Amino acid sequence: MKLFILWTLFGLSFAQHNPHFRLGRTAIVHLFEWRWVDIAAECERFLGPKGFGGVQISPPNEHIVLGSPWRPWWQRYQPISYKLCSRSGSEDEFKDMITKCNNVGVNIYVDAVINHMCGAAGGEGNHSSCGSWFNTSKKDFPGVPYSSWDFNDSKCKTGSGDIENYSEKHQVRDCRLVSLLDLALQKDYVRGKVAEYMNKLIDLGVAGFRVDACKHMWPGDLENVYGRLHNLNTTWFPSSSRPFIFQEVIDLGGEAISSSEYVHLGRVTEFKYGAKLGTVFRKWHGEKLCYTRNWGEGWGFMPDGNALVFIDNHDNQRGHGAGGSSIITFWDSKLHKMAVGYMLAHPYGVTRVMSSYRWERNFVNGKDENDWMGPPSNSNGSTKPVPINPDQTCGDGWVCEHRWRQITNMVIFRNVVSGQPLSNWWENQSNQVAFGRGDRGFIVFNNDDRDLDVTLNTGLASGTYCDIISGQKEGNRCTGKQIHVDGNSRAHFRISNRDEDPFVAIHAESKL
Ligand code: QV4
Ligand code: CA
Repeated sequence: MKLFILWTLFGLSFAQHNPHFRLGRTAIVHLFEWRWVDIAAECERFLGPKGFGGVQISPPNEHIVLGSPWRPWWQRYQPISYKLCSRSGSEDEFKDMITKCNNVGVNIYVDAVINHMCGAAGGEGNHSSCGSWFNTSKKDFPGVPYSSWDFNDSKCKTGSGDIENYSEKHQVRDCRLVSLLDLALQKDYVRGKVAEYMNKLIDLGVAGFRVDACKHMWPGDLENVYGRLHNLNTTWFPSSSRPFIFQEVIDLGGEAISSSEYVHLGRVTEFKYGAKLGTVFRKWHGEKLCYTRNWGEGWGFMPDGNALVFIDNHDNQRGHGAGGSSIITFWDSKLHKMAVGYMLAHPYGVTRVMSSYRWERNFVNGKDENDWMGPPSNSNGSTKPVPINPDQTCGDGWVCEHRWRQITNMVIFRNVVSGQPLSNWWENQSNQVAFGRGDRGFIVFNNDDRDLDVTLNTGLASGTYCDIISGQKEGNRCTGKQIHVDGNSRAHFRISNRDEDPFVAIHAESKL
């Protein structure tokens, strides 16, 4: 009986940590600023067949529309209402995307912006993505509706009304983040409106949420909102499935609020992961890849079952948020492929791959003056479609890291080795390391300035395997390097530091 009670308590409180991936899938891709019609097509033609577990989408709710043609990407983090028309498309297109993605086993996770509405200087009018009228000086958002009663200003004690000091908990949660009108989430009415929005999405078939700016909301308020959420739609998910919740809290240490305040409510973004792994692959501050022998909790990260991990995100790839300098993005493609490969091979956390668009960077005194630039757009400000080139890469400025062969194949690797422990660790006491995942997969990295030439115990069954980094298995042939594993599980690896991608990965399903 005692055990049963423990089990139910544990089951309830940790239910929102489960991403509800289908068919042994294990990775999320953030299709930043993609249109719903393009995501629907991508689920059917690529993400489903390649085994991706889910997509994090940009905020689907009505947002402010800024300028003509300015339209920064971050306008979508300034809600006007919870109507489902946005820069990514209409409600009908949204519904169609959810159905199509779910039908091919790919989950949709919504970026939920519930801490605030638009900036205080947003003005009056209907410059909004569904045309809802609003007035920021009156704090009037009839599209929800919210009125001045529904905001926190009276609780905020700073002179400016904005957050001025991150070492004071109360102002971080009750004042305005960069002037964004801060919702009074302690009010039953506000909680109800937010939950109504999220429940509409759940009923349409989303699998969960990336909850924006959680550091700026009280855990008790979030607990109340999450408690009001429906179970997932049983057309696609087992009955009693709770929505997957992963909360954005940037905790690099040294602030009043830490990620540990949120881990009982759902997973939390582990920002130390990409910042540290960036430092390691860049070999800054004397870091070496061999020091990652105890990667994960051993590096001071949150417990495995609570973490959502990624190499870069839409903020820190362009200098927004915090801790960006070591972050490895698609701009450093060789290092990016290795770091993403490392993340996907390693058992720690639920993994998210970034999929970006290119913009024209313009550094002035170390700051990118173009960090605001929105997605590839037409002259009227509408977002361009994502065209697929004959070689399967994307055109028109869409980077599509998730389609880079090395990254796609590592997503498959993660599925194949799922549930297997880290095993057969090897290192050269510098920047060459290798590790396996039980008897299902093995990966070798050479981030030194010299060649790697070594025979290692892989844990795999004997046979010839196709390296999924330099190529892949196609039918019965291999377009990349071949690795021969002998009867004792040993294999010889040679990786030049001048290779286009100085790492090799093999797994049970890349066996020829
Ligand atoms: C500016 C000034 C204010 C001033 C105001 C006057 O900074 O001091 O009072 O003008 O009007 C944009 C502008 C910002 C502007 C603000 C309000 O960049 O300069 O304020 O709008 O008009 C994204 C962008 C922000 C953007 C915001 C809203 O990154 O630049 O602000 O959207 O459009 C912290 C948080 C963390 C957050 C991170 C960026 O703890 O939660 O900062 N990350 C998430 C999202 C992020 C998003 C938000 C939160 C806000 O990942 O993309 O911010 O929803 O670390
Ligand atoms: Ca707040």
